[in-house]
Amino acid sequence: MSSTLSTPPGYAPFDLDSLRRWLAGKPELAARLGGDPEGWRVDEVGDGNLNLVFLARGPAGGLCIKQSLPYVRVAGESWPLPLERAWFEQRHLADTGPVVAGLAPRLIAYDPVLYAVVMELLPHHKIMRLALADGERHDHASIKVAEYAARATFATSVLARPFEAVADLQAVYARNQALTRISVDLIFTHPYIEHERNRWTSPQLDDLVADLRGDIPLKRAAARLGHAFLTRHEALLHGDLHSGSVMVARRDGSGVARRDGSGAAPLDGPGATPDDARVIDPEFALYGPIGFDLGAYVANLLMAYFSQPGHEQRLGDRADHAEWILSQVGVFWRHFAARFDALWSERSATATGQAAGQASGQAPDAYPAALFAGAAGRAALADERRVFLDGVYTDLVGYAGIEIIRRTIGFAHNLDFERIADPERRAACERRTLRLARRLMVDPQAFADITSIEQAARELAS
Ligand code: SR1
Ligand code: MG
Repeated sequence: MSSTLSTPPGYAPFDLDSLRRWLAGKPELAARLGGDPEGWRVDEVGDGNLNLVFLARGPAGGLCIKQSLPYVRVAGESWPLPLERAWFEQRHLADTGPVVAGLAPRLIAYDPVLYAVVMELLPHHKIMRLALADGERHDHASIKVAEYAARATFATSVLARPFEAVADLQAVYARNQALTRISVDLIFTHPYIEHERNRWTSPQLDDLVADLRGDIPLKRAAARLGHAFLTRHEALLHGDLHSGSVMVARRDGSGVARRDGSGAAPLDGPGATPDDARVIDPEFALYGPIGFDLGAYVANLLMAYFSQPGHEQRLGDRADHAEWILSQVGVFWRHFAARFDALWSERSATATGQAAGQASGQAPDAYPAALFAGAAGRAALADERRVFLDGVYTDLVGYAGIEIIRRTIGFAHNLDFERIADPERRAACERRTLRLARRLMVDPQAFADITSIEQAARELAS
């Protein structure tokens, strides 16, 4: 894969042979694979929009190697992109790793010249988006993603740490400008203007897109959400938390197979439990409003829900699956809110001890323990936590809407809808989803609680 774009000295994209040689020359990585390098199985499996992704397997174990290309993979060299996204991904894995162990892949190594991230192989997993489209139920997945989001965002906020430590992290991720630029353009701007990168199911949705371009309340909502995204640096976000950024254990318990289906391994090794789920791909990491990540995940559940009629073989044969997907919206938010509240409550109790000189450590600067002493203080702080989480929920509602719009009429679309071959059927599903998206963005206050989102979706789908 040769490129005419200029790249730093020493960088070259891997092919299967050069990756095998590189791994063989790194004793600590070669030992993880074991045996003779000539016997290793190396495959390129990347199906995302940006990067190369390789899986290497030997008799002792496996590795996943993700490498930046100097351009957007799905667009080609006409869309150059700096290589540094791999650095931000490994940095996010390193920064969040201690609090999300078992919920994300483990970082094993990073090569700063080749812009290559080496992670543990998840040999029994598939992308959650694919699993949902295939009609699979994964009852633990949304709980695990919610747990991941609660732990990662809480731990990187001023609710958990002194502001100096958070400011240092904010400065690091503020440099992730190339990928933040993609989000600013593709999520908050392009879908609302005429732009060559937009596409939609045409001509079926042409009327809706034309309406949207003249929809002032919707544009105002998009602008408000975009402003908050760029200015409200609450916590370190994943930045692209959709169902394509989650891996779930394969339902048949098999291991990674070649593309022709051969070579599946038995269920053992990392993540070899049926309820395992991991959040991958934090390359879009940035400080921002917590509701941005949560809204992205909820939006992708909603798109999976609305797409189900398009996957029916017989009328109604996806109805139960659709209802289960919709139920995960509430499962996800409730688990997130409960866990974030618990983490904050536990941290406050520790900080109170620290303030009283009972323990060493660095107390958080937001909601200082000294302001909430005694029983009345504890009750007041519990109320403040509720108010804070109400705000996060309202953000979730709006960001869910904007994620749906960008995934249906913008540049980057979802397999949930794209897999529906008949454009009439696909457009019918997309139209219902877009109706809900507009309401979520323009009138988030109308969705008083998470069940009201589920109910509105149900009504639009029927
Ligand atoms: C040019 S990148 C398009 C989209 O793919 C990534 O997965 C992000 O979602 C990005 O917005
Ligand atoms: Mg990604």
